[in-house]
Amino acid sequence: MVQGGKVALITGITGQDGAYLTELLLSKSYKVHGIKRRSSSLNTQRVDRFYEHPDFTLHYGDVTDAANMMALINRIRPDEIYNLAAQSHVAVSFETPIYTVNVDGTAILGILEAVRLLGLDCKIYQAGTSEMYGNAPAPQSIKTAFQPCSPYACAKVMAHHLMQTYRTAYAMFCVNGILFNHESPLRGETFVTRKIVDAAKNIYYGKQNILKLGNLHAIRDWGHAKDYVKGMWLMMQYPEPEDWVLATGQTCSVRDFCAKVFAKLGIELKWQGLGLNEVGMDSEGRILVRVDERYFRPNEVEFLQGDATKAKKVLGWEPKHDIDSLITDMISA
Ligand code: NAP
Ligand code: F7E
Repeated sequence: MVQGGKVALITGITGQDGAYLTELLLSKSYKVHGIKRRSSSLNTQRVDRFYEHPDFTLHYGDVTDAANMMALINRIRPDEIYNLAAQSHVAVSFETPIYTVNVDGTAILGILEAVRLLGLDCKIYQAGTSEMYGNAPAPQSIKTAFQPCSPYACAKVMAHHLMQTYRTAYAMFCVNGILFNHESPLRGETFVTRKIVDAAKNIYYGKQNILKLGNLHAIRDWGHAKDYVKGMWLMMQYPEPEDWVLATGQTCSVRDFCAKVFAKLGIELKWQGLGLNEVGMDSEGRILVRVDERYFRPNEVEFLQGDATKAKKVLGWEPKHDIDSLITDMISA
């Protein structure tokens, strides 16, 4: 279905999801505007390929600068805003909690207030996360109560409730997507899937000796970012503004993800030891994976498995990728 003439503003456009969402919206004939942060080094690599596209425009901005957001929203007059901007690393949120809460929690108010005060008929999407469930019993669905256990998750819960508040108080079209882990070749290098894939390839090509990881036994529900941005867009086309969960329901531990990646490169890992002494070895007994406590978090979310029944039934959302095809895509990139 072609949606001609719509205007979208994407915050966080230079990130993984921003790049895939841009591709999707341009394919649907949207005019896509995005905000990029001023940085001393280049940070637009993921979207550089759209630079010459006539419907693609980047503006300097920062979601924590409410005046800047107000000015941009007033100028662009978007039909849809996708708020993807975040300090999105859970471990880093323990190091920079106030900064993280400002960007991931408070900043959505600048967008909500701009749309409200300008009186715009504009839909807003907020990038919520499975981290908001913390260690709540799995599978987690739209009905599961939040138990955030990191500054990142607390900030996202705050943004989620602000969206609900503006939806009910001012009848604004505020959509919350609660997305479980989604990965891709565009994933940031310090997230565990990308770190594992990069290291396994380096080890395979003899450029690296060892991969050091934190908690090997955390279990995540993993999918492909391409499928998830499609879900974001579907949520925004649904006639009512609601809350939605996107997940594949397919889980795997960090250790099993690691084993799958190495296996795809022809290296069968054998695991030995416990806790800090746990190691992954190749068939010749060479240690390729080690635990390093520097990657442990003050609080860990142990087991996330999403129940996306609502999105599947109501929006017809269906992920095309499974963990194996995700890994194949990440390795071959
Ligand atoms: P990402 O790759 O880390 O991208 C984050 C984006 O936010 C980048 O473009 C970054 O810009 C931008 N940003 C950070 N602080 C900003 C600020 N103050 N003002 C403006 N832009 C800012 O994240 P992602 O994986 O694409 O995730 C997109 C969103 O979904 C995030 O909100 C994340 O928390 C949420 N989420 C992700 C997942 C997942 O599994 N990927 C799951 C659930 C929810 P720079 O390029 O300049 O750093
Ligand atoms: O960790 C464990 C780590 O950092 C996954 C973000 O997109 O998804 C992401 O958050 C698991 C955790 O992702 C290492 O302890 C072990 O249990 O790749 P991650 P995350 O924390 O799940 C959610 C849905 C978001 O919303 C976030 O924005 O892997 N782990 N060893 C490690 N993690 C990292 N990063 N590095 C390691 O060495």
